[in-house]
Amino acid sequence: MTGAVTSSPPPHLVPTPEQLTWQRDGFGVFFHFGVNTFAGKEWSDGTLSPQIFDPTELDADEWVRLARDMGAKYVILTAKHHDGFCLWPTATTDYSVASSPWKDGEGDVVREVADACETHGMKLGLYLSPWDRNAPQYADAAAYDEFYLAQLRELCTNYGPLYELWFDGAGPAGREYAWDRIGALIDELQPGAMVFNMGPATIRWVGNEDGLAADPVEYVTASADLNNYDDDVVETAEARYLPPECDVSLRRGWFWQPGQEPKSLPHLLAIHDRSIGLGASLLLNIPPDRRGRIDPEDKARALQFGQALRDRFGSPHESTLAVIEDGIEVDLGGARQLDHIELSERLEEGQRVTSHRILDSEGTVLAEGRTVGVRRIHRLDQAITVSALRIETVGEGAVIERVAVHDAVGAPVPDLTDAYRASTEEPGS
Ligand code: FUL
Repeated sequence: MTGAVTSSPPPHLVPTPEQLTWQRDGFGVFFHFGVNTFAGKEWSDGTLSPQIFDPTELDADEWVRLARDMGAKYVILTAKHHDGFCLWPTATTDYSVASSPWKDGEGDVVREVADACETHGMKLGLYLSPWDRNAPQYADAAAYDEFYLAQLRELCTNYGPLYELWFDGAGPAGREYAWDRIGALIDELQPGAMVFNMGPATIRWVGNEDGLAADPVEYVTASADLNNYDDDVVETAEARYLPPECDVSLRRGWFWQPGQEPKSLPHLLAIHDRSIGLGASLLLNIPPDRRGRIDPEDKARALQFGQALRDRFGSPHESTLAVIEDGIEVDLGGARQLDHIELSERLEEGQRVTSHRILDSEGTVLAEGRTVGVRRIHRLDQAITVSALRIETVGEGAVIERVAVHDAVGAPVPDLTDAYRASTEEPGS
């Protein structure tokens, strides 16, 4: 499909090739793992003993395989959470796996996850909390900047190509980090990595920890929420192309704790529809347990979710598109039964669609919404059989470049009403 793009927008309003690849990938799995896992805590203050870190059966291959089997394209590991405990044997502090009984202090969780990613063709991202409640240097900003840069250098040097660096905005309000130097280091060592939400960000946080975007999902913005705990926002001097990532945990907490359960399948499908289905990316946390394995209940639910996604979207029927006077004519090549319609707009010249409608050949509106972006999935209330559709879009230079339809019959289309649950509890320290 080609269409009239009337003006060339400046580079900061269009995606880089790396951003577009990241948006098309769309689905990642988060692994929160560390001393908190062994203490039943969400946050800890840097005083937990490294002696408690002792996974008996750590199997990073299982973690990454699960992510792959669910259809995710990348994983993000908490190399260091706010407590400061490092999952790799860093030279910067003793507060790391090197001081733990696990593998007699010879282990490296980051290495094991990186190796598993290589084996399974998955992309690796790392979370390195700027807030560090163990490092004595933290009180001295200049000293801490050096310490943090040294940690980032180790991670950016020793584990192959990184796909995403996750900079968590939680921590003392107003604390600044050495973002210019952090940006220069990433440019030097991992220029292709996506940068989450802070400093030289290329992607942004969606603004909640429930995994939910809302229509419109605008890729160009001048501000993003910083964290879940205060009203801080990160602002840029001018609007930039910063597509959102929706993070959410399979369980109530981010770290594995006894007594929690995975979210229900309808809830997960609702999250899918409100993130990936709205053109945002989804980062679903599946926290390894104290063995260093995936909790069997979590694993079963995650696989069920992956299967449900394949049942719904695994056999897309592509269509032929033709530009007509007031939109696009979609030829399905004969009568098709369908219950989901997926649209993608061309993004190379920036996001253009501000609203859209899908109609059948009688002119009945089947679905409508605002943005389309990298993908927009509409679920119909019931299956229909049609051979053609018409799409109307509003937005200068908008080009719908792909329309696929899905037939999930035989696979349950859950009732998504009431599936959302706001996470209201704050982590204890
Ligand atoms: C938050 C952190 O405080 C949570 O512990 C978790 O890591 C979440 C992904 O980000 O800001």
